[in-house]
Amino acid sequence: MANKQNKLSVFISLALRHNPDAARIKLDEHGWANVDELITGINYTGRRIDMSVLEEIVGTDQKQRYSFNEDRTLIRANQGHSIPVDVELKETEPPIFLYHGTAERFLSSIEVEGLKSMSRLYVHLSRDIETALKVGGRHGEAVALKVNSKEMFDDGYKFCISENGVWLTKEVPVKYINKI
Ligand code: HQG
Repeated sequence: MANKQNKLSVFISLALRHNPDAARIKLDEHGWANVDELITGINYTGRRIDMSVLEEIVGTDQKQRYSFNEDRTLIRANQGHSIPVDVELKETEPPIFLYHGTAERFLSSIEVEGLKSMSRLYVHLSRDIETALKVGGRHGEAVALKVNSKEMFDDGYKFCISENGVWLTKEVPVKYINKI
């Protein structure tokens, strides 16, 4: 069951962050999809889901990736989008340092270009090194980079924190990045 739900969650992430057409849904400007349409769309692909399974996926997701609206008629991903939606992120002053996890093989490019958002809307940063290393490990041999986030903020760069605690910023120029 857990594995089935993981696969469903990966598909829901795809639909709510990158490719709504895959589940025959539309996202509004704030990233919300209609829950009934999502359930219908997922079942249409041959996967099996109902409201109680969806509620369990949303409630038990380890990274708290999704939110319902108050009456549970709408659902959205809290962050991680590649399509341009405004999930009403809270602009927040960051801590002195934040961390970014990447793979060893990307370092030479990052040393020249800084951190770019690549296919997503933002560069993803975390408060702790452990999370960064986990994120980086998805792409290869994990490396954590320390970002002078407070200095960036003082220089006018904006930071947001998502509903599920991921720090987001548009880019990180080279001068704010430290190898650790
Ligand atoms: C790298 C997961 C070369 C960047 C995680 C990363 C996260 C560069 C990769 C969330 C670069 C993009 C996001 C440059 C950045 N040259 N490579 N100039 N700048 N990169 O997947 O941060 O499970 O789009 O270091 O937990 O790995 O999906 O971003 O390695 O929070 O909920 O380009 O995805 O969350 O990869 O991961 P991604 P990410 P979920």
